[in-house]
Amino acid sequence: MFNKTGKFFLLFMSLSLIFFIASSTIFIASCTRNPSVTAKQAGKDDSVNEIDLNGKQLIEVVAKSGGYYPKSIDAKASVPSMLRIKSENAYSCERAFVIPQIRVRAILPINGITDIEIGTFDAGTRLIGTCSMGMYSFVINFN
Ligand SMILES: [Cu+2]
Repeated sequence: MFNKTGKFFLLFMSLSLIFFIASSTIFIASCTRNPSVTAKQAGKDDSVNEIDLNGKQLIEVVAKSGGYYPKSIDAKASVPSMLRIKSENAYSCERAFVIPQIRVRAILPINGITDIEIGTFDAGTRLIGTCSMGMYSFVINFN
């Protein structure tokens, strides 16, 4: 029924179709597993920390299922700082929050704000906030 070229074309088309279905299935699976992570990781951190009237620096991070965002925050050194964690549908272990270097421990709400006075740091300090299991983390770089 088909000539040689026809058979080859048919084989090529079926292989392409199988490949297409397989790759889109993998893509869809990887997206649905953790939509917030893929969406956020694309953008680079552009957060600018506010210095409020009392001279305190406000460092904001969002806690949601899948981790803390942004993953990397630049902050000013030698300024008293407050870490404000905004929980947004945080249903996972990101609620068990720790900063081991300064012995901070907090159970975050599912939704809401948690303010933590973290103190003043020297330039070059890297402060790491993480879930208590160490799965999710973010870093504050003081400069
Ligand atoms: Cu965890």
